[in-house]
Amino acid sequence: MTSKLAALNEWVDQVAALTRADRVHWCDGSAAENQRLIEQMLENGDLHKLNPDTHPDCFLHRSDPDDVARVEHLTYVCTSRQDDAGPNNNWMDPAEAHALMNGLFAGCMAGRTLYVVPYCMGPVDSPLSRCGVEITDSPYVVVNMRLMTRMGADALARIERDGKFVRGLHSTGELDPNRRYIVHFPEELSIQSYGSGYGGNALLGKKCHALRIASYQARTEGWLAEHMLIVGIENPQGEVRYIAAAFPSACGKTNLAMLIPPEAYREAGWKVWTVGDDICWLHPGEDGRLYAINPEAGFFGVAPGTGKKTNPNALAMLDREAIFTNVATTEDGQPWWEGLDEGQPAVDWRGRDYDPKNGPAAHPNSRFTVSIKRCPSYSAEAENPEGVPIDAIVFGGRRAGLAPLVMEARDWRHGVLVGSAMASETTAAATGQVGVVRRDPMAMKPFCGYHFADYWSHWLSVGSRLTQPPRIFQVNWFRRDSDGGFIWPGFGENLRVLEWILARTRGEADAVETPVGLLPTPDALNLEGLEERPDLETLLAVDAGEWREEMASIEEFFESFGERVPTELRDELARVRAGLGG
Ligand code: GTP
Ligand code: SPV
Ligand code: MN
Repeated sequence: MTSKLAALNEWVDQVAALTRADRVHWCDGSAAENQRLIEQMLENGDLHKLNPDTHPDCFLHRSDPDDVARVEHLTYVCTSRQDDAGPNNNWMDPAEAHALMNGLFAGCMAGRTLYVVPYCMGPVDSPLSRCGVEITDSPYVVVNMRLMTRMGADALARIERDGKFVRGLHSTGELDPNRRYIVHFPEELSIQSYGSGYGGNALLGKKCHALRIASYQARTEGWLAEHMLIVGIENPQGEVRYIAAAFPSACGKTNLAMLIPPEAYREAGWKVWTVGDDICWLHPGEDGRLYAINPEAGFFGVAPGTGKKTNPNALAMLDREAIFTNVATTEDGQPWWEGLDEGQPAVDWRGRDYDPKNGPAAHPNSRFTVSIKRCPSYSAEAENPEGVPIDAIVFGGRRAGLAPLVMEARDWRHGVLVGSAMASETTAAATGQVGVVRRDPMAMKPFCGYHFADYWSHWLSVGSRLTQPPRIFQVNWFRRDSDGGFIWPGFGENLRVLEWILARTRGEADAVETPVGLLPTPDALNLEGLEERPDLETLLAVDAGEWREEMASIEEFFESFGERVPTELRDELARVRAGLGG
């Protein structure tokens, strides 16, 4: 098979010649094709079959131990002018980057099959969707892309109609961390990734396309590509309203997107509908509201911490047709990870007999891949070509101190300040130190494909086009007490905070005004049915001294982005500082 699109055929021919691939296979996305790839990987050891009685059609993949997370220090944005990539990105001159990558790709697929993977990010019939083609030599990538995107014949047909697509080239190479680069050419709408087979480094539709390239495209086209979940909250009156929330990697998006309401809420008739768990494309609609689509079709979720109590919806979808990466297994071949509240690990994520001396049984960034349609709270609105209207945007982070459980921004402009000043403790989702607080504006530090200051200006400009903008909030589920324990129970109980948020958007719930934002009055949050009353005094405290220091640090952070930081944002920061008394 080839395509009706000459430009696509030419590119595939060029890549096949450069990489000296033995065979070229155009993926149609069919079940039969998927089955063949799985059988081939079971044979060569890329996949292991999990217990077919408890987990039919579930497989385990073990990555190279040096290839278990995104590699931010090896990820580049190659714009022709360095300034356009901004201090938030590693930059390489495009010509230099092409020379480097051509050198790595030369001959790298000799003896291997080159897979052509056409995919569509978003519903295939949506004008808001965008397409791409990933060329890869990894069958693991192909079967994951089939779960994560609309992959195959329908996507190819749309690409042939549009004539436009993002070109992604990927090879696992030798998996040598010294020969590993994830390189983006936003001006050419292309991505090249070499030397890793892991998640965000290799499934190019995800972070590379749907965030880095898409954010760049979105800026010129007047929309936003964000690291956000999309969730619908149905109240007892049967109204469903949608929230989009940005938290950094491994800070709770998947969990919030499919939370199960506390019992009292369930009984009253509250329901939660999952539209997306990681990426959200936001478009201003003709009615002046903001509409969201989930460009993805599946989850690549964090396994550890997923248990019957914390996330039963996730567990329910993981007993069939799921791929597990770097989890442990039990004696009888079931997947296992820390926080799964049953079973015992027998074999760890590296395939060794489990020994606690070797650390956790599952890698802290071990993941599951599964179709969103398997989620018990799946919302059919995920297929709506127009997207869903967003009433609230929520920014969140993982912070032991300072950041309150929830606060509301005064208006869009203040909300953009809150988002751009976000900070969070680093997690295992990327290589490097874990638990260090770093600024992660809009949870996009690793994913914004251009200069952050220009991105903040773009946020302000999108807001100015909305006559009914969503209200903007900040949350923190991770505040700790003096013993290091989480103060807020989190997970399903987070609905209590979402209820306040949605009530605020209707002008219904009470708030106290502080210089940093609007916080719930102590009785504005519904705590009915909670086993223990959490320490709200700490969760909702605003300490002026600590905040003055925070604001000084935010100002310093803005300074690192130079002249391009929008004046409105500097003014907003000055306003908050004045409110705090300097
Ligand atoms: P990425 O897929 O990396 O973008 O992560 P994510 O933002 O989707 O994070 P996820 O929901 O997978 O949660 C990451 C970790 O945080 C898991 O171990 C969860 O169990 C834990 N977590 C999620 N929500 C909460 C919460 O409300 N409270 C606490 N204490 N932990 C949570
Ligand atoms: C993240 O790190 O934010 C993820 C996982 O969602 S990855 O696909 O590896 O980027
Ligand atoms: Mn993510």
